[in-house]
Amino acid sequence: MMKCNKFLKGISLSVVWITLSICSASANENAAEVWRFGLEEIEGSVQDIYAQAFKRKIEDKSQGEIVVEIYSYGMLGESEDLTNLTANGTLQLTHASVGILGAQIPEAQVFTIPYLFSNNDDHNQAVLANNPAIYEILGNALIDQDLRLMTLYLEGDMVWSTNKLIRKPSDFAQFKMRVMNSSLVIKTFELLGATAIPMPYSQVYGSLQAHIVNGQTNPIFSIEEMKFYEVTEYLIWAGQQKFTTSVLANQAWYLALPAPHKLILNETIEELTPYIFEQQIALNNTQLAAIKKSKPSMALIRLTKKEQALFKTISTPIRQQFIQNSGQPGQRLLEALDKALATEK
Ligand code: 6CS
Repeated sequence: MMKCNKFLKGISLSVVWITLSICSASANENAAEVWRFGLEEIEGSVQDIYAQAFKRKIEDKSQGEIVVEIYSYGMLGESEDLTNLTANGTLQLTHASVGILGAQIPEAQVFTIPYLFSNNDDHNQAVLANNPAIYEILGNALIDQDLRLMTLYLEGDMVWSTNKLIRKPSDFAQFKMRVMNSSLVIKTFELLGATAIPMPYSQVYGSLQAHIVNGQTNPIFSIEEMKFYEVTEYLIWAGQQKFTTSVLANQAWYLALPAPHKLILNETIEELTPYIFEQQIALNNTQLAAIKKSKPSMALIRLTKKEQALFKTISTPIRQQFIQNSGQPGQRLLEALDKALATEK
């Protein structure tokens, strides 16, 4: 497969399907079945750790009947492309961050609402993995797009990496914040006082360097591996959002899986929930240490509860905006999440 990767870069998605078929056929002539898994992140990332463990488990459990091929970020396009390739069956599985998925599925944007989550990440993760309302409401919205929601998990706190110290909403005046392409996230940063600039992940480093944007927001592991810390001066924990991603499958493919393969898949997804939760904590800690070591001048700022409260109050209208965008199902989803997450607030 690796020999084909370079070729895949830069070609139009319309020929990806044919190319993947040729690559897979030559690489896995004896494989009974190939499951292609797309990542929105590079090698070494949280999504890569997830996919590598998924591959080990599936190939082991199926005793060679299934081969999992992992396509990391840059091989097949942007996040939206991966979702489209999964919906049309070219990929069988993909990661889809809710911030980006929300442009296609408004309900997915619920997880981007500021200060939605509780302060207890064990509890937040349990809700993401098991809450029935999520899998009914968001699950049904995805089925309408030929996609199946396999799971959702946390990748870490969203940290603002900026070229200016931001402690209060007025500090965001004349500040351009790069955001993922989601109408709700754009609106959120406008409410917080900034100008929101949506752009693909691959353009963030260059845009920070060229001062096209003044900051961006992502978990620490991403700020390290994408080198955003090299072109920003502050890391600011505002407690505002947690990076949430989903694992999606092609719905028709999932339904047509033979029962033993479906069992292996469901079992593996369940087993990976506690594993990836621990792994993302560890990776975020290691990468924070790596940033401190390579750039001792980086300022690490944790907003106080009082400072966070100002951002929380000013962004409250986003809840109404979410309901307006996603209608009655979205409202039900938000109410269910508020109830499930309130116990630990
Ligand atoms: O900021 C983004 O666009 C991306 N951030 C992460 C950590 N993963 C994928 C997503 O596309």
